[in-house]
Amino acid sequence: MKNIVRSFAVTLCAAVLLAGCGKKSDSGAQSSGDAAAPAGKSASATSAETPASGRSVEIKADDTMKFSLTEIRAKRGEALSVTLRNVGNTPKFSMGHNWVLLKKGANVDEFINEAMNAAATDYVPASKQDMVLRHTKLLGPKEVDTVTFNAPAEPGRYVFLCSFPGHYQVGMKGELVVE
Ligand SMILES: [Cu+2]
Repeated sequence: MKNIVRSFAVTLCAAVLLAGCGKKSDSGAQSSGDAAAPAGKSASATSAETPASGRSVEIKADDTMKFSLTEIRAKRGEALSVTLRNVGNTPKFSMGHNWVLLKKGANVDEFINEAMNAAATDYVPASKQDMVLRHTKLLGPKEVDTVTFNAPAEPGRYVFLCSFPGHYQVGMKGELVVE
């Protein structure tokens, strides 16, 4: 009998805890909701700024010459804010990273071949600028850059890559998939 009372007490206690916990997270959600509401309001009030913020996508690059994300899915025309973060330690001159989004159907090999010799423009060749939709700066260790743009209106797969010499060849690439 004692045991039953005890387990009941434990259950009751747990229930109270749960309720308490639930209440807390509810009020937490509510207060953050309240905080978000005015922000949303002001964003719609200044509609010109809305596309500039967009959905945030963060990609990390490191000394293994890989992007942490190799596929980004987006809706046609969706506002995106892509951040590249170089979390590596190797100096920029030997291990710089950038994020270059190419136009649909761009000749990637041709672009990469030109990029190799475009150190002066951070490996984004001026002669192939017409193949590029958007690109970040070339980043050294612990540097970050963000580019904001709208996903293309035409559905399909758009290659992105790091144009630092040799990086694309070892797999520093991915695709923006527009649906
Ligand atoms: Cu790279």
